[in-house]
Amino acid sequence: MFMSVRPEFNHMEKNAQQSALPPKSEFSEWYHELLAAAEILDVRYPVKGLCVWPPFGFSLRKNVYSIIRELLDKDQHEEAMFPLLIPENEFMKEAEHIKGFEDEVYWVTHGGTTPLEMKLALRPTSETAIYPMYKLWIRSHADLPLKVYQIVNTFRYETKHTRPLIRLREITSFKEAHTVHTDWEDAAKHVDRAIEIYQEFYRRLAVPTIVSKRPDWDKFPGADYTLAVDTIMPDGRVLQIGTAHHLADNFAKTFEITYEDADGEQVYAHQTCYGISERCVAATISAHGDDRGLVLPPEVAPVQVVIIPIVFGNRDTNRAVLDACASVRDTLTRDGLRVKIDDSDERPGAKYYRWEQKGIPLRIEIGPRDLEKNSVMLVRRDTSEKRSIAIDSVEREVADSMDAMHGDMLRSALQEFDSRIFDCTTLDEVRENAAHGIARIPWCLGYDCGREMEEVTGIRMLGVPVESQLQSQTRAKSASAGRCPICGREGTTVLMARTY
Ligand code: P5A
Ligand code: ZN
Repeated sequence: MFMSVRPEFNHMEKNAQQSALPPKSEFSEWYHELLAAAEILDVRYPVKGLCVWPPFGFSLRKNVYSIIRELLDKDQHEEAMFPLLIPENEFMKEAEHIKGFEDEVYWVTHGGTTPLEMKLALRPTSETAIYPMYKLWIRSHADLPLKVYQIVNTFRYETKHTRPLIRLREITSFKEAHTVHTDWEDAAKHVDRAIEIYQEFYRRLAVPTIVSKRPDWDKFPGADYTLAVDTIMPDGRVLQIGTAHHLADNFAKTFEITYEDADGEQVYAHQTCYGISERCVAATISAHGDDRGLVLPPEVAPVQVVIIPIVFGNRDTNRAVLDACASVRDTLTRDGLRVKIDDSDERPGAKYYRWEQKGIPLRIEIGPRDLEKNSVMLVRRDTSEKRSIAIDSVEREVADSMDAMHGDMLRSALQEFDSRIFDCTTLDEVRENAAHGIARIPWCLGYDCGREMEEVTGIRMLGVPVESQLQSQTRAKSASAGRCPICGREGTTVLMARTY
């Protein structure tokens, strides 16, 4: 549409064998070119780290985020919206939080030409926007637990190399939830619940995850502890695609969030917060795409079925073909599916190529010869499997294929994920294996040993894995521990990886 990448291809006959993209094995190039070619994201906006969602990408984003909304709403979360601007005095209240974010904050200093009496921060995250209001909202234990989320843009002046969807300066799709509880234990239970919700979310996207407790030196600024959800990208580097933080009563003390307990005493509340960003879209694209382009999980594809009329006959046969296409589209649309007929003037091969690149799960081809047999051709994007099916069975066949596709995509992604987890006993092995994925090695849990393990290898410590139901589907579930490579004491398994 408006992407400048190789526009000449729009006018050329293409087939599936000729790919305009670099192969997926050249991951970084593949990723960047695919975002443009499939119209997911336009990175040409003239501010570094800010990107545009064109309609196709925006539609994918909308479908992905409707899953997280559904899961949170089902768990009695309530959606709300807080302001983008945070006054300096509120932002500066929590010491750890400031230390963690001060280098990343954009400040609004003027209204027109007049300097503001108080600077305003563009939220890098919304704790300090939300908690002054929680102080006003929460009165008694009857108000708890409070579970609120918002999906908004946030701004972080990232100094590391920015990357589309992965490290942005405007995070456009920041889903942040903030909960308030009566005590530490209740908040801790809820952190686990948040992680379960995220795992369910990623299962729906067929993206494998592994959960670990971040080491203390890498926890969220102001948190008691941080659990993180990670995935492995095709280049072997790990991407953090969600985090849940136990805030204990740290922020409650700063922002005076108290409630009256059953005995009439004012006590500090305990809090959690957890967030995901458009990294979830990056992970989905990266987990499933192939040399020909995107492969989208059927549930989130902007178009789930594309119908291609094969019209090279006489006028009457062409009319019959187009009528059949419309009738199949209407049937599937009535079932709630997103369906498109591509009746543009391009040759069928060019259409196949374009819709494959955009990752559309199912293609239906209808031509005169199919109609003679009262059948259509059904083609799966992930496996390229092509079957002739009776036109009367289109509804069932499409539904079955979409289910099968999700299951197969998840299975093959899990297989790939498992093959990238390596048990190690020495730091040399960690260094070698971290080129391909996650290394597991025993660690005594000592701070000095941990920092030294990172320093010696140049590899990040993700943390001690947290067991969960979903993970037990994978080999990632457990490893026998052994001795800490630094001090030789008995250790606990820890994950190490190169990270984004
Ligand atoms: C939790 C929600 C928080 O900000 N406050 C509210 C908490 N946590 S976090 O870990 O700092 O961020 C949550 C997730 O956002 C993703 N993320 C980013 N995505 C794109 N571009 C960025 N610059 C960026 N920074 C963080 C990560 O997935 C992170 O886990
Ligand atoms: Zn040690």
